Amino acid sequence: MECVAHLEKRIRGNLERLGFEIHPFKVGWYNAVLPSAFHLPYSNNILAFVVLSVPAMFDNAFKPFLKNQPLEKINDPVDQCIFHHLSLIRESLTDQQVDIMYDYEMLPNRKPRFLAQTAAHVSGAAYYYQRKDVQRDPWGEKKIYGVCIHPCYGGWFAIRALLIFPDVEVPFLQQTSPINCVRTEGEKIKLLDKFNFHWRDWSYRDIIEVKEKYSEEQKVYFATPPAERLKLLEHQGGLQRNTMH
Ligand code: B12
Repeated sequence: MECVAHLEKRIRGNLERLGFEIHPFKVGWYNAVLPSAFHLPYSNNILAFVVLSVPAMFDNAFKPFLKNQPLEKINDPVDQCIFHHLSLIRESLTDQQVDIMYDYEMLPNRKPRFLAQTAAHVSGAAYYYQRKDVQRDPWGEKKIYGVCIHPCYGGWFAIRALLIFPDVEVPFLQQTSPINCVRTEGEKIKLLDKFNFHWRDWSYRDIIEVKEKYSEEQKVYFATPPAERLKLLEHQGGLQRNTMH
């Protein structure tokens, strides 16, 4: 336990000010709710952390990153920024083996390398609302995707990565339940409706009162199709890159 608290403090010390949150969990909690095709290939007592980006990430990590790094045209700039900061974490933890998995990584069978929402739920970071949480299901044959809601940021966050410590066993880690902040049946239906059929208007993110949300600048950035974002960064004053470094 000492080890988790210590590791958590070291990682949080680096990531929190950049606009990231980390939440520890045991691989066994994650694997227990998933079929074997989605299992993480580690034993049950292995320690992992789920990494979330919160609204402050844009100003605290992303903009400074753009000023200092030459962007590779092939990859998404936000993904590059997150990769950069998590690689620094790995370098700083020289005494530990760390496996890092990113939300966008796919396995050869085209399944995601990990299910971000399940990890967020079992770690207690954000409640994962799914169709089966609703009793009077109004959607018939339609496919309904689930969505996580964070108790402080509503839907204004993203689930970015897992940090897994294959040499650290934490048999006694206590599981915290995620906060069930969308409480009524009606609100849950509204949330799933908005996430599935109106996600472009951002309104699912405001299903609860939030402490902080994306700035207008951040919204414009994320509303721009990925292929045009690089151009936007090159042209927008606020996001201008410093080519003099
Ligand atoms: C593929 C994908 C898509 C696909 C398919 C969506 C899907 N859910 O299958 C498409 C392209 C449609 C899509 C769209 C969007 N996506 Co998307 N997507 C993903 C991705 C990469 C994988 C999801 C996936 O394949 N899941 C597989 C299915 C089978 O998993 P599942 O439905 O959760 O089922 C499992 C659980 O039910 C579990 N289970 C069973 N019982 C229990 C019990 C408990 C308690 C628990 C916890 C679990 C559990 O078992 C099931 C598997 O057998 C994730 C990132 C990631 N790596 O996870 C992002 C992700 C889900 N997407 C996200 C978002 C935001 C979006 C969009 C709004 C677009 C955007 N990026 O802005 C839209 C909205 C949906 C829409 N209306 O189209 C976010 C959601 C954040 C959140 N707050 O929940 C994620 C997590 C990305 C991120 N980095 O944050 N997406």
